[in-house]
Amino acid sequence: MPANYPRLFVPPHNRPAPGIVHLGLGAFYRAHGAIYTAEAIKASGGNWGIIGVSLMRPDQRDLLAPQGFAYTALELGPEGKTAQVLDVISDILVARENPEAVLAAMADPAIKIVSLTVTEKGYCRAPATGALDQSHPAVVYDLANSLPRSSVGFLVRALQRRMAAGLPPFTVLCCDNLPENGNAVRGVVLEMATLIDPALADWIRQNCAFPSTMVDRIVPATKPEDISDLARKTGILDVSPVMHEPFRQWVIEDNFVNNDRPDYAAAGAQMVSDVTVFEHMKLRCLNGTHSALAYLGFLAGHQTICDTVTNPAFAAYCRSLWASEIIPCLTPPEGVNLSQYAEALFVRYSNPAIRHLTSQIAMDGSQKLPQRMLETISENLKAGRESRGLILAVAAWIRYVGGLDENGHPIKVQDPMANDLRAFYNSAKSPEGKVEAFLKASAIFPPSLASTPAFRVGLVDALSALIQHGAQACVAKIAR
Ligand code: CS2
Repeated sequence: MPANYPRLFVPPHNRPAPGIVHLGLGAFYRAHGAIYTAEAIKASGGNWGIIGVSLMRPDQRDLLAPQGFAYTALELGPEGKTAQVLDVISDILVARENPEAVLAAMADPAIKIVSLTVTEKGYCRAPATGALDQSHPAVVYDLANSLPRSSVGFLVRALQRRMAAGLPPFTVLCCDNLPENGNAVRGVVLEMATLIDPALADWIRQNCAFPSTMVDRIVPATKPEDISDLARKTGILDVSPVMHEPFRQWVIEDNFVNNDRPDYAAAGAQMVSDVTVFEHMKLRCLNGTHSALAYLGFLAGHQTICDTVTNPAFAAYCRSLWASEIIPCLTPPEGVNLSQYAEALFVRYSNPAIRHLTSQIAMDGSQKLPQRMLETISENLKAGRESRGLILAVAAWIRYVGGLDENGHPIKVQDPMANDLRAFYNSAKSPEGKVEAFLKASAIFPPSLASTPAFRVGLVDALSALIQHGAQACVAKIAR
């Protein structure tokens, strides 16, 4: 850590009073939603300061508190870097340390929005069906205790307090990469509320709003050298900056309790009545190919997405996924040309300033696969279209979570189901046996897909080829 620079500090007075509690204060939100919020306040005013909540660890609070909760967002363009300091966060709470403080903040009548970036696994749902996982330890805990642990528990218990106090609910604004993400959160919140108190579930159903959103910005994890580079560039030490690409997009269903929200449109967000077509486009075109490139690229020895798509076989493979397998399933949002959208993604992937690790995107595949790839594969199968490229990517995920790379070195697999996944892989020697074991995981593979012979056979062939010939050769074969 460079010690010779003065520490970034912005005094917290003069900030707008908080109107938002944000659960899951990771780099993505700080480089996306927080920037939109700061710009909306600048354009149109309003008490929309943000109280950030880290659910588990105190690290972010401990890093940012001495900076007055200010931080630098560094835009990494292909031609240069631009830094801006954000001071829209007024406090950071750590839920595990003090759940009461988090609930009290969420129940405060000044708070109009509770937004979330808790990642796919943070909603404690079965990825294939979207149902609340009632056996999840945090859910079991939250059903028995009024001071919760899960993000769903915090939403439900805070809404319970607001109902008891005769207050209106807050709007729940999900900013995670889930399809129809507002409905997805609404579903798990209502399930938990029903188990706690059916009258609470009714009140939420009638009064609360869960707009869906499509969020987009590539935000690679900040590395120690990014911190020292930034200090050298600005002459000031920020120990928790965020790095992001120039591009950003936020499409928001305009459905807020009492219509109370920052003027996000003034910051460039698209306020629409239905987000579905945007979400499908982004989740399947961007996140779908991101995951495919992450597993296959990692196995082929590439560290970043940029390195992966610089390889001509991978570039052709990625383009063929869009053209032959993904775009044919999509309805374009009005005014959007999907081929141009995909080509713009390719340019974003190729930005050499963004060192987005394949291992970072490969995390939590069990939670990501259904919406990123399996739905597209199912639709292609139904329509009689090929899905060879996506099926190869699913096979690469199977190989990856098996825990050894192509040189036999161990992979640090990060996934809530990591132990189960390794056990499936090791349960049989043959690719047939391995695939058989994976397809039984109905939390990931819907039975209708798992039982489709073309999918099963395609997966076995792809996994055999990966084991025999390696990722590079398999990708080159599809790209041909
Ligand atoms: C990535 C996303 O880590 C991942 O799984 O696919 O974080 C991706 O960078 C963002 O969704 C881009 O908007």
